[in-house]
Amino acid sequence: MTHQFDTVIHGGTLVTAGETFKGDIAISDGKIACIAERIEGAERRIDATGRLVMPGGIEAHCHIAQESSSGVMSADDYYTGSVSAAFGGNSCFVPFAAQHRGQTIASVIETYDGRAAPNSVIDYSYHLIVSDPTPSVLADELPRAFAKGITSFKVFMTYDLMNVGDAGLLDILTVAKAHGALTMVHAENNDMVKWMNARLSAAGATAPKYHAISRPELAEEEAIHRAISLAKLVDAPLFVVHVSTRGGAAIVAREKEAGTRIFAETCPQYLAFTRSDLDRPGMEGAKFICSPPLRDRQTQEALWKHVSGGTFDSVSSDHAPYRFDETGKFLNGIDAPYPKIANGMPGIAARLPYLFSEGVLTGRITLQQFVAQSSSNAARIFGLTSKGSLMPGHDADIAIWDPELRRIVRHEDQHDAMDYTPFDGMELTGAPVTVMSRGALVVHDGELHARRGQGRFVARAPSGSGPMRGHRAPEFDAASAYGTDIRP
Ligand code: DUC
Ligand code: ZN
Ligand code: ZN
Repeated sequence: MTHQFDTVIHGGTLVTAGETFKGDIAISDGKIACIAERIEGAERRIDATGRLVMPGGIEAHCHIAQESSSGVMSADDYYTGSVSAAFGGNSCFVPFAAQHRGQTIASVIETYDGRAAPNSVIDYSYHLIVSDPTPSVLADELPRAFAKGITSFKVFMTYDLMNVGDAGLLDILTVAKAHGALTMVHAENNDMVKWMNARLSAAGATAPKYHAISRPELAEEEAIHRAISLAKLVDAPLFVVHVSTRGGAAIVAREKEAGTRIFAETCPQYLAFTRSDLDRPGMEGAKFICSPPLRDRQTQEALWKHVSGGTFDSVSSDHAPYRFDETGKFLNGIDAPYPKIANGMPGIAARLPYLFSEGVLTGRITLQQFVAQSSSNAARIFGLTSKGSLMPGHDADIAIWDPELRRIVRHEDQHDAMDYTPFDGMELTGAPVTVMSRGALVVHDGELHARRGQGRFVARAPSGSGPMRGHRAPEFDAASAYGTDIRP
């Protein structure tokens, strides 16, 4: 007997960014076909009684098969990274494709296509990291990347080998705006960090715990304010990644309130850990080295308030996996000074279980906010127009959660290529039990069902960052004000 639908998920509670309701959901040809109170038949029926049926997570900040500027390759490739993402409730991810100086954008995309296409088990796209905004990159190469569906460009305000400077950031914001792309920014004041590093080094203060001091809160706050000012000058939208400070979050909140086209995320590590974790015995603190660094308890509380209050559009993992050995954290030796320890923490599988347990179940966020911050907002902001929703016609990218499943986080359950998880030993309640990508099972009841390479590149639409009011600086009305025209 042939059935009208390929799959029906029945008996569950459907949760979207807008509502929660009981219903069945039917899938055909990889798309959501319909939602109704009761749907009969189907080739495959999945019982979701007692479970939550939500849009699959979209991990919009992770580093997969990426070389850092100092040449360290992340531990996860597109296979292990995507498998780990799927076990963590994600059906799509958007890692970075990083341009290092001297590289053309076309060669960067070709390299990452070669890494992702044969390996990813979930759909993917890339944010392009731009470190070398030459005239050719600005005039031709970024527009060509945009035409391929890579509609977000990330820039750094720190790290000598990546920092594009204020003028470079203005150039990139201007090109992005012209095409409907979104600029993302790592905002830390480079000179403040270098100045602190020099002083700490002179004092012999090189243990992992000094990493936190070396990147002061003011370095982030100042750079967020500057980046937003630059974006406002040319009226371009801006996404501030991994906000870790009270002051930085307050600036974002104030600008949002004023209608500036600003988006922002924070990450579980800034909610779950503090800089005292950098002072764990021996070199254990190296596991917690990430930038911006971990802060203090008061900051955690303030950031949670901004998660609850809507300052952050998403909570992303910033999964930057470097093993606790000489291939990763200790590439420069087991007792390397903190600036030479690989910079980043893993967490792609822990992000959503952590946010569900510590966010939803504690009452800090609603289920609707959970869906928005884990999936729907990223889909809208980054132009993933067929994802992040349960609407008929959208991709059947679905995560089924058991909201009562209690688990102790263990590294072996992260399914990544790492040798530790910073969340080790944490007790969390609520976990994804089934993840589907375009209607195909990826993870079901603790088992991987996906075929290597089944994920597809998603060409993204222009950023969904409108239609908020813009802030074109009055100086751009120079034609009338000063008799010239320097329109961006
Ligand atoms: N920025 C990131 O986004 N991830 C890892 C390290 C960094 O500086
Ligand atoms: Zn960063
Ligand atoms: Zn990152």
